[in-house]
Amino acid sequence: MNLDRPEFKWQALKKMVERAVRQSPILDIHTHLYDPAMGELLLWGIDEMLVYHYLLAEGFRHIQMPYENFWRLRKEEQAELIWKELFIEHSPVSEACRGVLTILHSLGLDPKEKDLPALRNWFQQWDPQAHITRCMELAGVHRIYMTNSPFDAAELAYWAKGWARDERFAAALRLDPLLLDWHNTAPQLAEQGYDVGEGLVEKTLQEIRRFLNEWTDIMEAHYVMVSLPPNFTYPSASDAAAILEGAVLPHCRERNLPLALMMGVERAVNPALRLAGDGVGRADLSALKNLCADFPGNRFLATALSRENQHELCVLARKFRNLHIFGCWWFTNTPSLIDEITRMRLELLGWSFTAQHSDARVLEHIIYKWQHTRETIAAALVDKYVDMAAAGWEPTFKEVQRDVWQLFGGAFEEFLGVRTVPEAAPDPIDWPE
Ligand code: FIX
Ligand code: ZN
Repeated sequence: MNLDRPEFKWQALKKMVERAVRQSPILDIHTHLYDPAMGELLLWGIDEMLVYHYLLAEGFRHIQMPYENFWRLRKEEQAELIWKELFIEHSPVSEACRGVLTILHSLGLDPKEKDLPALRNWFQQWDPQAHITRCMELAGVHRIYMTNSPFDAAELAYWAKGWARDERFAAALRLDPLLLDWHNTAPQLAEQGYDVGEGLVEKTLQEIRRFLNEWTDIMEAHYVMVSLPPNFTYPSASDAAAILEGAVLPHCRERNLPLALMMGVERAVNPALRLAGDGVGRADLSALKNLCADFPGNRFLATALSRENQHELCVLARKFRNLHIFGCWWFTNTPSLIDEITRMRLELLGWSFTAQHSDARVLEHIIYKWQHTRETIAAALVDKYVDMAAAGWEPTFKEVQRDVWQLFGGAFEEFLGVRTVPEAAPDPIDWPE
């Protein structure tokens, strides 16, 4: 391909694509952030950023103290240790460390001052509402999907009270304990007033459905979700399979909700690291294939944690239109893997996938996760449009905007059968003729 020929305006094309990616609104379809009315559950500020479990795992590459001693420290002391190891004694090169730099820089702070107390003071001046607006604007995020667990005591207290919902935060009903640990979860359902025994007989399955219905209503959940270990199989004689068939899938069909499967997480590989101690394994995607094939009336969202699963996942999505793949999850949320995975998805699926979710646990994360993702995805898209242009296809700006929006929320909304953006975008979107 000769990109130097005069009629080939590839520089203009590059600028146009980069602009569309920079300006596109985003639906962040999976995070661990909360509606501000849920108080202390919404984490923000420099200390929370520094004790993020991504950074803890990296900090412990250097910290020599026994794990138990570290966990006994106050949060501020833990943050100081991480700061010292990852930002003072070493250059912050990892993706999660660079993320902190991007956040500080975007907020107008100077990371090279290396002044943790000054950073703390700066964050303390914010009230959560104003800070949320600022972070969402900087990230270009239109809507944040939470992860909401009816098994989490801290959350339950808020749901019991109820509040006027912040429209920017949408709920997703998280079901890991129900599907993966029925033995210990049955008593919790019983405590909430559901007539369940441990045996998964018809009556119990009906009560689980009642539980799902009621929590879907309370939370106003937009989808149902679960993370699955690498050894999850379907069909099988497991409790998980029985609850899926007898309760979760019928519930999703009845309420027209997709079920999101996050596949390939091996929990507590090193329990001493707590939240930072989870690992990855190659998932058996034939389980997903069987679910998509056996339940054409259900819709599945899916992401895989292992790099080795990515190609097979794309091919599955080509086969099943009730499957929508999303995100570069956790250990794949690094520029080199986002680049590889996004290019593969574009080449195999066109625009019918959701390129990324942030998985933010701390509010400010949305700034770096989306800024970094936009950079990587823009570079991949420039190459793709240049390839199309070299074959004589030159898109308009509107077409590029339309395409980019597909990757950042449009395809997801199409899959859900709803539409909130761009019509409902908070600020008018610059759609030049
Ligand atoms: O299961 C999940 O939703 C994971 O994303 C989390 O458990 C994980 O700790 C995380 O924060 C990954 O980014
Ligand atoms: Zn998550």
